[in-house]
Amino acid sequence: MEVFQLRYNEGLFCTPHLRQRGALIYPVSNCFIACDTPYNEAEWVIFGAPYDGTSSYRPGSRFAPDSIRAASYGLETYSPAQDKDLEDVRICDCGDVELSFGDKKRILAAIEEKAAGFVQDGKKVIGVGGEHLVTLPLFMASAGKLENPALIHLDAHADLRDDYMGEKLSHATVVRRIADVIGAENVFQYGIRSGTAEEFAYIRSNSTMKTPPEKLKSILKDRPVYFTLDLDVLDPAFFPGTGTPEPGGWSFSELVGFFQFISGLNVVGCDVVELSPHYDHSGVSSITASKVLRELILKVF
Ligand SMILES: [Mn+2]
Repeated sequence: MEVFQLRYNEGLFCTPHLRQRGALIYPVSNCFIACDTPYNEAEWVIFGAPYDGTSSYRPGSRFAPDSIRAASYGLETYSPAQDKDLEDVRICDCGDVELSFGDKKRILAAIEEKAAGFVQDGKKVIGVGGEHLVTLPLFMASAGKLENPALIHLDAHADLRDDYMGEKLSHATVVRRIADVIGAENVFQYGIRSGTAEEFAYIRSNSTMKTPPEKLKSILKDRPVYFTLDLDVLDPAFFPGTGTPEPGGWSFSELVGFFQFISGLNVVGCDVVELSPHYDHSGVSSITASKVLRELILKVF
């Protein structure tokens, strides 16, 4: 694949002919802080999937990837909690996938194709939503073809509806769709505090919330693990900028504390979804999302 790193200003006029050649183009002046390793040398890539087409309550998560990038410049690249630095991580921010408007299946296919291209190049992918439905194509690209994958899911919401008002593909059904592929026994959920009676019956009958996190390492061993983080697992007091806020949630420290349980697992891909920056005029939700992403990158690397 041809790879071009362009500054935003110089990219605007010269990218169409490069795109026609099938080149990979990504900006380097507005990337997540310190995630500017040249593509060919990167082990991980970040890319944004700015889609919020099935948001049922408050849309706006399409604005999250750039808001997270902008907020990252208020952070240090060094994490005192982990004694690690983003400068030492071979990771490349590849910008956002270009999406058409309206046709959900085409959009999901575009996200999967983009992620699959990175996977084919030997990269691991961190997707930045967007709403939670983007997890389905990201999961399929990173883990769908691997043997015996597992899903670790942090969220306020179960996302286990079989359909949402007749829609099989929705932010409210995304984990159910993945469970259809890998089996509910391979889904491990934490932080869930909202859902229908049917969803909680499904949780009970499939024990998706039964595994203590400290047992994940011994249960999953070296199996491929995909980790999806819906930021609304955080309490709205800490994280009001989201589409479907749900009181009674985790603190920032509880969330990043959980990352110790995915450290050492064979994480083949992950995503961070559901920041909706414009519902938080203080901007703290974007800053929180940025810091969560920094801690996650440093933990999985
Ligand atoms: Mn949620």
